[in-house]
Amino acid sequence: MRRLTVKALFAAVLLAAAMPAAPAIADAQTSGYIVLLKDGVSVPSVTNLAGVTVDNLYQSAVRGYSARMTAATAARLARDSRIALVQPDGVASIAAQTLPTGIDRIDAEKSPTAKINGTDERVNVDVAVIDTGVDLDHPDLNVYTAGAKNCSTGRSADDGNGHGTHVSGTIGALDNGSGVVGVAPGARIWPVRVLNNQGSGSFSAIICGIDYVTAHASEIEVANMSLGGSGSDSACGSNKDAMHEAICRSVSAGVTYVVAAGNSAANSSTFVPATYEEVITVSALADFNGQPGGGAASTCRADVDDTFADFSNYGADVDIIAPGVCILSTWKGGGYNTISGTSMASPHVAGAAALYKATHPSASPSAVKSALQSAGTTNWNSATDPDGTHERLLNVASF
Ligand SMILES: [Ca+2]
Ligand SMILES: [Ca+2]
Ligand SMILES: [Ca+2]
Ligand SMILES: [Ca+2]
Repeated sequence: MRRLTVKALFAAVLLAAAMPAAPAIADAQTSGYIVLLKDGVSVPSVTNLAGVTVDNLYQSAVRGYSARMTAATAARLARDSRIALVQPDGVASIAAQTLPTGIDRIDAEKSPTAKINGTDERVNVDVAVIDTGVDLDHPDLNVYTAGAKNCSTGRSADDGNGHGTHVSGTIGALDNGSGVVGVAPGARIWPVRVLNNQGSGSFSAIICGIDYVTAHASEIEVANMSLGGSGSDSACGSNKDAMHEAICRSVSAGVTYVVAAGNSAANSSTFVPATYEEVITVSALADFNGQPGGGAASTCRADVDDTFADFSNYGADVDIIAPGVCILSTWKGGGYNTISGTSMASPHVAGAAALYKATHPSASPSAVKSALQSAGTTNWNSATDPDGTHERLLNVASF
C-alpha cells in the first residue's frame, strides 16, 4: 500500500507584516485625546483629574498620556499651564493598497475585467482553493464560507498554516484600497482544506477535496492546487491513479484546474498533479519589480530578475510560467506575508483563468488553457530555463 503524502509547495517564510489593531471605540460623551506635558511636569501629577480616563502613559519618546475625555475637559486641559499639547487622537492604517509585483508583472492592473482602481467592485466568479484552508474572516478576501469544506484535520476549513490564505490573496484579494490586490479581485474563494497545519495531506484527503469541487462544478469555475506528490501520468479511464481519475471527471464537469509545477528543480513528469494532461501546470518566474527587462535587485531571496526561478520544476508538462518569487499576499490571522514557490505562481494563473471565465462563461477547461497560453508573452529571459521550451509568461492585460 502506498502511503504517499502531498505537501504544500512553498520555499520559505521570509517576511511577516502586521495589520494595525482596530481603534478602541469611545463612548458617546468622550473621545480620545493625546496630551503632552511641559518639561519638569511629572506625568502622574496631571493624570489624576476628574473626567479623564487614561489609556496609555508616555515617558520615553514623549512625556504625557492618551485618555478619553469630553471636549470641555480637553479645552480646560489645554489651558492648563503644565500642558504642552492636547490633540484629538487619530486612526492610522497601512498607507495604501500595495500592487504586488506578480500582479504588476502579469498586467492585471490593465485588465478591464479586474478593474483594479482602488474601488471594491468584485469579479463575479468562484474559485476553489484546495490547500491548507483559508482564513475565513480575512478582511482582504471574499471568502465564500457557505462553500467551505474540510477534508483534513481540525474542526473547520480555517487555515492553520497560512499557505492557502496566501494562494487565495493572489487569486482574488479585494481591490478595497488596503492590503494587497489579487488577479481577480473579490472572486468568491471556496476554502477546501485538504492539507493540515504542517502543509501535508494524504491523497485520500485531496480526492475528498476534488470530489467536493466536482459536486459543485456548476458553481465553481476554477480550482487551484498548489500542492504535489510523487506519481506519473496515466490515461483518463485507465484506473491506474485515483487522484487522476478524480481530476479527469472534475475537468470533464467543466472545472479548470491550475496546479503548481513543483519546487524540486526537476522535471514535472514524476510529480502529480503537475504531470496530468488535463490541468494547467505552472512554473515559476523570478521577478523582483513587476517589470520586464531584467536587472532588478533580488529582494526576499537570491535569484535573477526575469529568469526561471532556481527552484522551479520544468519540462513538457509545464503549460505556462508566472511570478513565484518573493510574492506578497494575504496570510492567516488577517495578516500578510511574502513567500516563494510554484505555489505562488499557480494562483496567478488561477486568477487569470477566473478572469477569462468571468467573460467567457461557456469556455471549456482546454479552451481556457489555450486562451491563457495565446495571451502570454515571451518577454522573459529563458537562458536558465532547464528545458528547451520557452513557455509563455502569463499576461492578462487583454482579459
Ligand atoms: Ca476595482
Ligand atoms: Ca486589498
Ligand atoms: Ca523584472
Ligand atoms: Ca521551459
